[in-house]
Amino acid sequence: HGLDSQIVIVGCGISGIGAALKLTKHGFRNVRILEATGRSGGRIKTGKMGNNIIEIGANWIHGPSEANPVFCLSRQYNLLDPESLTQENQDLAIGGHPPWVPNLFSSSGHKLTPELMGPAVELFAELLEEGGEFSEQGGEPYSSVGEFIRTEVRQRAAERWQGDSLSCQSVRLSLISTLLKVECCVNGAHTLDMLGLGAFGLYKTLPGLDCTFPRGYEGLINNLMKELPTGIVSYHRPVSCVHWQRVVSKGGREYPVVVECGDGERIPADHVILTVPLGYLKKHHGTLLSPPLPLHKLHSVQRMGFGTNNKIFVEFDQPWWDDDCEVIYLVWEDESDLVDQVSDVERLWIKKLFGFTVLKPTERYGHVLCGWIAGHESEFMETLPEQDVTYSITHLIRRFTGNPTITPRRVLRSQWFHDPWTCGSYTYTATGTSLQDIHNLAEPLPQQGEQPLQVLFAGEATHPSFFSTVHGALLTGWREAGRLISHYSAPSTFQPTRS
Ligand code: 6YU
Repeated sequence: HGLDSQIVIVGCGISGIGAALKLTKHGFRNVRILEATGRSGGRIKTGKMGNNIIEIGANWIHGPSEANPVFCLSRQYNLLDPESLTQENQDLAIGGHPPWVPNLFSSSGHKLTPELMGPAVELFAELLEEGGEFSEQGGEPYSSVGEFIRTEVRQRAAERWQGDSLSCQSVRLSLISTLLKVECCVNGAHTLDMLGLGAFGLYKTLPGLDCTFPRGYEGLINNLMKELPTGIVSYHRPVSCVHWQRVVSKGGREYPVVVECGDGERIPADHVILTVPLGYLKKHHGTLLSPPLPLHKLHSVQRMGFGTNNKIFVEFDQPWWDDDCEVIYLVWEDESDLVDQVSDVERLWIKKLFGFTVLKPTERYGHVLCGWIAGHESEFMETLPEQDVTYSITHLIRRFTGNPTITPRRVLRSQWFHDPWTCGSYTYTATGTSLQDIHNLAEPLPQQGEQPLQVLFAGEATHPSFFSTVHGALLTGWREAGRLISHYSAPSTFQPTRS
């Protein structure tokens, strides 16, 4: 039945959309997407704050260059600024860390100079790079990325900075605590102690200086959706269980899978592509699949990390940062002990916020900052009323600038952990994980037998080197569509062949 086979895609994020497009363009006639919410895009979500466009979810195209399919599609749809399209921009190899112009503020209300803090920034960058090299060396001299960085910082700082004053050494170490918190956000982990050292280098960067969408990331989703046949997405249709290894008859045909929806509807299928976030799968694997996931797959779901990273947008009448400033770091002077988590989440959660990125250009956004906060502190922040968040942010900024009159005009935050269909932000390679875990997540069920490929797995978490990104997610949607296409085009032992 090839092109007539019934294919159900669970989730209308970029991976589900990518899979549906590839399948329908190939000629599959019975493709449906079931989406729990009332919208497409999933973790690509553009919102508004006043007249400003803000990204609640994905922010940048990481590595916008020829090898990045999100870049190529966005260019084709004319969604990018001319500067992002230049060859020069595409050729910049920044290794995942854009060279942004920083402003540094300390908890005693002073500005710290780049000259004073430079050695700390350099040391940290050096260690991040070295941390990525263990995946190819096949060894793990430390139990986590956190332990590696902390131990090596202490050693190297003692050697290199011994000629500097104690207060200078101390504030540099405090800045390293801030940079550890930055990495918690980048990786979506509560602490770098939860990041595996051996697996740290699995994540690969592409060339190109990260760029944003002037009219919002969701423009990409809207353009892709226009290419899909109309009516193939059912919204407000959460899937509660995928029953596989069945034999169900409908309309004179037999199907191996039944997809059960929250409203009780049962949809027979030949293949289901699951694109639900890893956070959702961690929480609901016990009910989402029947029979349940095989143990090796379940263990990988449990071992892989899925953490929280949230944004807090803050708008001001006037900037309190330099004109050319692109990122603001907040340095707590009592944190020279290299910490990336707070001792009392309810009281001190705001200390986990590393600082802000500046929305640019000003003509487009006004004076808007985006604060970043990861981990359990971020999950707690989500539970607070908005005015409590505003209060904490206002006092934080007053303290670090030494200006007791600064008052934000508006504050708006994301709440990814409490989003019932995401349960966090994105995937990281936790301690104890390896490439094999990602392969296990991506492995279809069953792989062989009379009716293979009943349940396929796509989504950000299943990409071996681009997990946690939009381009990674899109590639996995294409990959699983491709798996079905080859399945039906390969000469099969179960289809009559002529000799
Ligand atoms: C990127 C970036 N970015 C910030 C923040 C977040 C993410 N990412 P989806 O969740 O989209 O779709 C699943 C759908 O399924 C969804 O619609 C659900 O409603 C639905 N669903 C769930 N359960 C269901 C059910 N039962 N039934 C039916 N439907 C159901 N990526 O490229 N650039 O700047 C950021 C960022 C705050 C939250 C990001 C970024 C991640 C992407 O957003 C994400 O990967 C994809 O959108 C996922 O698509 P999907 O289809 O898989 O799932 C060194 C080193 C370290 C490693 N990491 C470094 C990389 C940095 C990562 N960067 C992230 C940073 C930001 C700021």
